[in-house]
Amino acid sequence: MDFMCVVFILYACVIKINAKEEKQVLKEFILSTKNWSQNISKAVDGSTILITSYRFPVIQKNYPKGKLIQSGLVPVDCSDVRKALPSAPSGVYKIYPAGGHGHTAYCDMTMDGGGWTVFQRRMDGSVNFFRTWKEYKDGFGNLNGEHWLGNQVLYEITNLGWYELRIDLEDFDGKKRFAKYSHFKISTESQGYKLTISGYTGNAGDSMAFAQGIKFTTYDRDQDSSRDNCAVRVKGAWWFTGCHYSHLNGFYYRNPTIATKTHGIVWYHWKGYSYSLKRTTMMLRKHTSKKSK
Ligand SMILES: [Ca+2]
Repeated sequence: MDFMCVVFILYACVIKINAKEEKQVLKEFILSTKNWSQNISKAVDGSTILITSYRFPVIQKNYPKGKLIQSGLVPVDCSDVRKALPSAPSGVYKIYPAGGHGHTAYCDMTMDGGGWTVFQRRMDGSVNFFRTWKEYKDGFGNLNGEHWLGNQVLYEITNLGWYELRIDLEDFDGKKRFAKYSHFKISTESQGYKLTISGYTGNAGDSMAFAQGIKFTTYDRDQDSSRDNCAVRVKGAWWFTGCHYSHLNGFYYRNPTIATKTHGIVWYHWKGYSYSLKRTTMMLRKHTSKKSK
């Protein structure tokens, strides 16, 4: 008699599987993939879940006959979701970069090949970005609108391998620019959610290079090199030195030309310090190559 195991895609083997018997089952799944099926369903909280189901024909000695196994293989990010189901549309999905109950995140499945995990978006000024360390750690806002996904989940994802960053910018005249970085990583909280960033390409100019190796600063945790606190000074939170060439978590101005210099949503190498952008998106994606160059 068969029983259904709700598991996820086999290449998400970075998930922490602690129990010895679960490792054994994981191996069995990888050896027999012919009975996999995939579908999209809605979770009770409204997020989209991609479920890969496997009809398991062998009774494992550690699992009683007919038991539903819900541990196992899950997507660590949106590139995993896309790899498992290339037709998956953009939207909010469950991801499990550190196992456990996972996180919800917005996946952009159309821009530049898709598979992007969005971690920052500004679009209408509906969400306040002048927030505490704890709020930036845990994330805030609306995943379908303005939000910050959370520094902890950024650490969890980027710690799993080699990630690239894409930043899309739009001004109030509808003009768009972008910046891509081939290497993007966030450290642990105890290391200050330090930014590792390099490998710029794009047409927006490189306004993030200054922040390489810099810790994150909020108004209640000053880790910048300024005498005062840059987050307090410009009403946001970022990887500040003393203070910045970019700050996409700045105050949202609906009229970009009245922005106080450096206080708006700034990308210096495109618009200078006195223009505040209309839309921004920051998102990350796992490189297809496993090894970092
Ligand atoms: Ca300081």
